[in-house]
Amino acid sequence: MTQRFSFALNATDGKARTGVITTPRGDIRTPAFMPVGTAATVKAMMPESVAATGADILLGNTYHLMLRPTAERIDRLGGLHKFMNWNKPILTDSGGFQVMSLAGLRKLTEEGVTFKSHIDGSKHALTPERSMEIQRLLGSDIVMCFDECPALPADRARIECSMELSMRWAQRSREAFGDRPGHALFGIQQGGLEEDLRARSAEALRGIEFDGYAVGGLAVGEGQEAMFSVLDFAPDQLPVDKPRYLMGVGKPDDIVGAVKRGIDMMDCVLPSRSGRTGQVFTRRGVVNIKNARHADDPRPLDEDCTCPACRNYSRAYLHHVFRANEMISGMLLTWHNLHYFQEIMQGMRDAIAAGTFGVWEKNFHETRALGDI
Ligand code: PRF
Ligand code: ZN
Repeated sequence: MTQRFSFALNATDGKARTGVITTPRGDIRTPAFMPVGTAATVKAMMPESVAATGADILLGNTYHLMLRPTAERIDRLGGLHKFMNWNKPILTDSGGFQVMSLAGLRKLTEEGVTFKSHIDGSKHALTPERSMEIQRLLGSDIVMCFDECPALPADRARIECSMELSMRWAQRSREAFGDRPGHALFGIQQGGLEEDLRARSAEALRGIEFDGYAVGGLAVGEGQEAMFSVLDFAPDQLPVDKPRYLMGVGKPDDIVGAVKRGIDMMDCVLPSRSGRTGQVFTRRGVVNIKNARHADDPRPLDEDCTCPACRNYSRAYLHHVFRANEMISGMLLTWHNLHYFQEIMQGMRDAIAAGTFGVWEKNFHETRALGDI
């Protein structure tokens, strides 16, 4: 019998939760951080290395893959898992958010969105129905509803209209997705920073019924304080017995603050993108490997980190290969960053299970306040 998609909560500590999402492609330990594999690769990483950092699931993108190499081609080649040699779960975003942030010339209607490709200017369309079809062709394990995410700040009327459109699209996404045992469809809450709009959005999604619920529309320029003030109420508006996913977040302290407020899943390009620009996340804060102070430093980035960049190389070497534009620089720094993000997740999972999340969080902030060695 195929393993159904399910979520089991194992422990809570305050609002923080730890559990397991079960899928036919394997378990996802929560809270979970999903590395971003936009174009069927986590840039600079072999899939087995991504797994070695502790990732249980990757994020892929409808928008990028529909343009290149196309969903139909990936389907003909046996699906995204086989294509990119990643056999664990994949969650795919639905495309609307990326159209708004990346595509040229866009037109939004009740039906969906038409846009020009950022790659070659060619014309394309996305609707809830087409997004569901693309995510099915890719073979995604967790499919996201097609939604619209307005940039903040925006006036209340604009946020309200947009949220209502997203809720109509959520209904159409649900109908187009159908019943696919072993695959999940997540709804996406919108409503900006407004508590009542968020409540109405949550109500609409709960009425449609999804396998999980995302908090969308945050981390779009509102700042951490405003984001946390929404996260003080938004997760509570969503069902307790389903995974809650905060889309596109974030920096280590954003992730910790989100988990503290009841979030179970997150994704962000930060660890992988920063790895390629020389930004390194460590327990003691952010280190820029470009900085001349590392040029003669024989010590590792982080004495206590067990990743290959820290076990086998000095800061001096990492500084040198970054300056020399060598490919191994992006490989090692990305590995370290992803390893560090997964270590935070494991630390939180263990602390929540032990009922010591508060102690863990205090230590997390105190260590960062020390600054780099
Ligand atoms: N909707 C979708 N994808 C997203 C977002 C959203 O609101 C965000 C907001 N941070 C990131 N990615 N579909
Ligand atoms: Zn390391």
